[in-house]
Amino acid sequence: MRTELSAIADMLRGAKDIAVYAHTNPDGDTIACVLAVCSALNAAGKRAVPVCDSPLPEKYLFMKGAETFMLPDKTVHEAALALDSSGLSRLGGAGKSFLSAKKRAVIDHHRSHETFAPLDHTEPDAAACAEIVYFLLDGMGLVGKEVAGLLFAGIVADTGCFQYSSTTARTHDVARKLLAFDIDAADIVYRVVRRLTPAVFALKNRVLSKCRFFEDGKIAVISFLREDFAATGTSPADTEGIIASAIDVDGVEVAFAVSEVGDKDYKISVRSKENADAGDIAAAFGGGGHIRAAGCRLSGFYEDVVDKLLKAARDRM
Ligand SMILES: [Mn+2]
Repeated sequence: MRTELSAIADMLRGAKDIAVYAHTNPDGDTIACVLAVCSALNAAGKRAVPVCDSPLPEKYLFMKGAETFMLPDKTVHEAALALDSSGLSRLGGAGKSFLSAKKRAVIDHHRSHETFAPLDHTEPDAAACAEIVYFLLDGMGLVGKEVAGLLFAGIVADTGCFQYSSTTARTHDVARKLLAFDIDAADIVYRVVRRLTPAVFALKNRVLSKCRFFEDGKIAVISFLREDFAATGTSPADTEGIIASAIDVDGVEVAFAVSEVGDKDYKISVRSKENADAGDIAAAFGGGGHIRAAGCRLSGFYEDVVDKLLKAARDRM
C-alpha cells in the first residue's frame, strides 16, 4: 500500500498535537528524521513531540533538539507519525502509544516494510528515510537551516557519507539542496561518521587485531565478546561501523561481526561485496536488511554460531 506524501502532509496540517516516533535502538537516520519533522512542525506553530522507547546513542546528542526526546507514555496524541520504521515491532515499547492516536502515518525506506498505519509511504529505493522526509517538508514549505542540517545528518548516517550502493543521483541532489542552506556539512560528517571516543578506538583495535579469515580470505569474522566490552569500557552499542574495516580488505567477500549481547545470545551484522547477498545470508537466520548490509540474531555457543554463519556464507557465494 502506498500513500502519497501529500496525504501525510494533509494529516500534519490538520493536526495541532503530533507525536513523531523513532524506531527502537535508534540510528542516525531515524533520530534526524524525527527531530527534523518536530522542528518544522513546531516552527509552524504546532506542538510536535519526538518519541523513542530507548536512549539515544551519545554520538547523536549533538543533533538540534536531541534533548527533547520523550519516552512513550499514556498521553493520547491527535496524530502520530512513525519514521524509518519497517513494522510496528520496530517501535518497541512505543507501539501502544503510536496506536492510541486517531490519525496515524508512517514513512519508511526498508524493503521488508510491513504496513502498520492507515497512511503509509514507503520508498525502498531511498537511501535514507531523511531523503524522503526532505520531500515531505519541502512540499509543506518547512525546510530551513535547522531542518536542513538534521536531514543532511540522517542521509550521511544511512549512506556512510554517500559510500553505500544505496546512494543515488537523487540522494546527492537532495544533499545539494540541503547544502544550499549554509549548513556545516564537514562538521556533521565528522560527528556522524568519523568521530570516536578513546574507548571505542580501543575496542576497534582490540577486535580488529583478532579478526579471523576463512575460505582463503574470502570470509572475515570479527567478534565483540563480553570480555572485549569489559576490557575497554564499551557496550554492544559501540560496535557500529567497525565491520567496515573487515569487508574493505582485498579478497574478503563476506564479513560478519558477532556481538555478544547476552548469555549465548549474539547479534550478527553481515556485509558483502558483489559475489554474495548479505540480506540473503541474514534471512537464513530470520534476519534481513539490504543487499550489502544486513543483520540477524543467533543463540548458542559462540563457536557453533560462527560455524553456522560460515556455512551459510559458503552456500551462498
Ligand atoms: Mn534508515
